[in-house]
Amino acid sequence: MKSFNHTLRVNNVPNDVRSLLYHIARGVKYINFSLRAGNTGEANTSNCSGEDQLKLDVLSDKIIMNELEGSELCALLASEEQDDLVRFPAPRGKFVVAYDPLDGSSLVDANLTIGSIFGIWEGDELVGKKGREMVAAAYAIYGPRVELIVAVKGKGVMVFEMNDVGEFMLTKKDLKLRENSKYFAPGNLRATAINKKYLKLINDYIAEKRTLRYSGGMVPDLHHILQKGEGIFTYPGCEKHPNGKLRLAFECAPFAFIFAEAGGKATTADGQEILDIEITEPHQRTTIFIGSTGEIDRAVEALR
Ligand code: P6P
Repeated sequence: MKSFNHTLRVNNVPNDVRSLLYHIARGVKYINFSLRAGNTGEANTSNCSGEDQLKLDVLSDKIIMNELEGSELCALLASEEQDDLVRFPAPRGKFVVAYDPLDGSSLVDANLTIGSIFGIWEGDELVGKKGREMVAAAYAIYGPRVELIVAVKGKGVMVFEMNDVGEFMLTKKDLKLRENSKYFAPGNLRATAINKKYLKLINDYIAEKRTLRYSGGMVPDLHHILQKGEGIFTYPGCEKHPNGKLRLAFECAPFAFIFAEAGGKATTADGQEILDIEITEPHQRTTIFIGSTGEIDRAVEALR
């Protein structure tokens, strides 16, 4: 199997993007270590989205922040765990990184799989950017095996698995999504209480004997779709979260970029391409339907 740096180099990933991804991979290795050894207790703090933080949330954020600062390649960082953006003084790097250092940490006490999500743009501002302008995106999944999935603009989706000495080795490349699917991952089912079109779509999936795969963790739920090559993840809005619960910059735009590189699609519940939504506020939320293209078009039509 090919090493992380070698694979990115032979795929002509620009040196500075490769170096930034290397720092992200190293941060993922340290987060994995802290997950297996760390204290899963509460930090007795909450983030600006009002979510209780675990000590692991705060530690994971520090690990990624240290790695990205140490790379000397970043002008601006946006973390889901921090209210404000972090700007580095000139001579600045040339990248903006938006990241969720530990997504799904509410699942840690149940020992379910969680992950980290990264979106990378060129420049020194996040506000005004769109997902389509990303140069790369990645996510890590801390399951029975630790995997780092990387998509670089125009170069497809690569899967790396961390070996027993902490190196990330290529295991799959050019992941592709088929048009339609037998899997569905129905998020925010509470919305079916008022959204009868969503209720009908879910009941239609059930009537078609589709297989439900939903853990409550965005990273494993979307990773399942990419690995199986088919599926749809739906997270519409509801009274409590009219614009949905998931964050555009830290979660939805990076995954939309990765899925687009795999030939899939990601839209809002009313059909707007996630990659075309301008970031106006770092913590803004969006509804999201993401997965096999044919499934997304059907789901958007069903809710129209
Ligand atoms: P629900 C985890 O808290 C998260 O932010 C995503 O990882 C996940 O897809 C979603 O929330 C789950 O939301 O409403 O099913 O708990």
